[in-house]
Amino acid sequence: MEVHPKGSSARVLLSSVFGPYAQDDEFGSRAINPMELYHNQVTRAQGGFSLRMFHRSWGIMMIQQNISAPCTVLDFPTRKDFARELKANQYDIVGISSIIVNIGKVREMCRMVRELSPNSKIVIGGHVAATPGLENMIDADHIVRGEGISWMRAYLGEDENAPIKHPEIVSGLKTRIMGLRMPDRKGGTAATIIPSVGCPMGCNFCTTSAFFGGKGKFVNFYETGDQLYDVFCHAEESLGVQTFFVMDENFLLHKKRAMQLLDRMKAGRKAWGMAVFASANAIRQYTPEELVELGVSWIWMGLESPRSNYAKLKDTDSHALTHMLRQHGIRVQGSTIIGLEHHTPDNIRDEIEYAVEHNTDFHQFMLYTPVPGTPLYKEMSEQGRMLDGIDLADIHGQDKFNFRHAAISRDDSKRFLDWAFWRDFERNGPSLYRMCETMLQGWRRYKNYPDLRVRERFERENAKLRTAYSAALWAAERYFRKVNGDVSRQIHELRREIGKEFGAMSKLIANVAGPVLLWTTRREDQRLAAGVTYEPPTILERRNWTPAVERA
Ligand code: B12
Ligand code: SF4
Repeated sequence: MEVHPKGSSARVLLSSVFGPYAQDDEFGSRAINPMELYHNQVTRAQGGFSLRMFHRSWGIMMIQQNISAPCTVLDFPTRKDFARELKANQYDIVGISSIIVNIGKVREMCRMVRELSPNSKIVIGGHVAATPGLENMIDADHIVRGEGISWMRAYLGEDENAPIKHPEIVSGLKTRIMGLRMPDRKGGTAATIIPSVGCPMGCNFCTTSAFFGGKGKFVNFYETGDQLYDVFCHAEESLGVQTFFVMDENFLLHKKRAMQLLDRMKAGRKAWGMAVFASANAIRQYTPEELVELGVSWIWMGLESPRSNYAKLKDTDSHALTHMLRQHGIRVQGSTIIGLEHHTPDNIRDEIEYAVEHNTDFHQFMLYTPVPGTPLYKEMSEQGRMLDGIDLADIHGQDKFNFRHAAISRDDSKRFLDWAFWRDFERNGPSLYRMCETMLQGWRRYKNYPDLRVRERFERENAKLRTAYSAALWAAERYFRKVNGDVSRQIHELRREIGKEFGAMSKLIANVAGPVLLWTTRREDQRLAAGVTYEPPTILERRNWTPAVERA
């Protein structure tokens, strides 16, 4: 492979694509596709109750941490920020990280680099690299498909197989709910840990699986539970956290590694909590107690559809599984696909109803979307069913189909998708309430559990039930009283149970702070109705950036 002539002394700029994001523009930003996880695809119909939060671009943070060249990470720049940085430092390499929807921004950034920093080599990485014919759509020197740390190390002439150093990553930024911004205090937000990329299950639509090798393949950064334990300990110490967002597509699938981590946690008396992604077949390898002892407090699980035949869901009663997890205090984020092959206008409402009946704490709905690089895309292309003339910026699964469905039109795909979000909110209420319900169930079951670590975790996590969440529930009960009596009554019932469990203090706090939250939530509704959107902050971080680099 070609090595950059300056090797490890090359100056490297790694940037995410430019914002603002939550608006319609000629570079492919879309108001419906904000740079947010929950408000984009999970709680977007929940108005002021929607969870708002940003996540850093972890791929480029991982690369920066694992090369010895002087390197700047520029996250969420505006075009102006990007231009300024290009002009202020003579970068030898400019790496741009993007997913497919943001291809128009990549094109513009390549143009800017050629104009403002003509001696830089341009490297493009991330999922955008799976776009067929990308080399003819943008002006770049290298397009990197798949894992980027080893590629960048090799390009700089460094050891591509050296152990992976994990960066310190605070999982979420600028969290906001019910019209209030949560303070970004040290230790207050979980740390992100990335044990691997890809997933060996190889579901036909799954881009992450396909991008890192497809069925049977994935790239492990940390093979053993011992290695992971050290990574967790480091994050605990440096970031002051006890909760982790484990960004591994199917963390629980690798049981040996997880159980080894549990052994170390027990020996080290770690009362950690963790949010994980896992498929149903992976979850079923564990007893609920094992999950709880491992600290699993939140699981993102693909439910897809009762009639889909994905291997991960084989022989699983997903309703029972969700119910069981919630009873053990594990919050569940379900994910359902709208527009699978067997869906028709006649059966889709029942399928959505079935999905909603899971009563998960959070529910993501996504359109069945053939994305370049996946087996599904190949199949649809071969069948001549991909629609022509659809802007790649609109292929994000939250708008309309990008392929010809056998029974559902493009316009109807959007109607059904929007209905699914609305129906979940109408039937199950705000996710904040559902989360509190799960937390209370977990508390009741585990507050006297023999393992002190488990008791400690539930104590820590549930402290908010007595305080902030009690106030939030007070506000939610009033908020829904007129618009959704059923949900209001359910919230009232939960408040009664919390009152029984935690006594007068929780009631007092609810009565004092609740009215304030009701007011801020209504004000937030008005702001959203007036078109207010939120953008992530621009962040610039340098590494190996000594005075000598500055002078060069
Ligand atoms: C965190 C995340 C987000 C964050 C984005 C944060 C950010 N700053 O960009 C949020 C929640 C906002 C988000 C939003 C969306 N996301 Co998103 N997101 C993810 C998620 C869960 C994790 C990404 C991650 O950090 N992975 C871990 C890192 C280490 O992996 P990585 O980013 O792939 O990086 C590696 C390589 O790709 C490569 N690499 C990456 N960048 C670079 C740069 C260079 C120069 C080089 C050489 C290599 C390189 O090296 C890295 C190390 O190996 C992935 C799923 C996943 N498991 O990866 C989806 C994913 C990336 N998102 C996806 C999508 C579709 C979206 C949305 C459109 C939402 C939606 N409706 O589905 C929006 C788009 C918002 C927008 N306006 O751009 C898709 C992308 C599909 C595609 N083929 O393009 C993914 C794969 C999920 C999926 N399976 O569908 N997302
Ligand atoms: S189990 Fe989930 S992460 Fe794995 S391939 Fe299927 S959809 Fe992708």
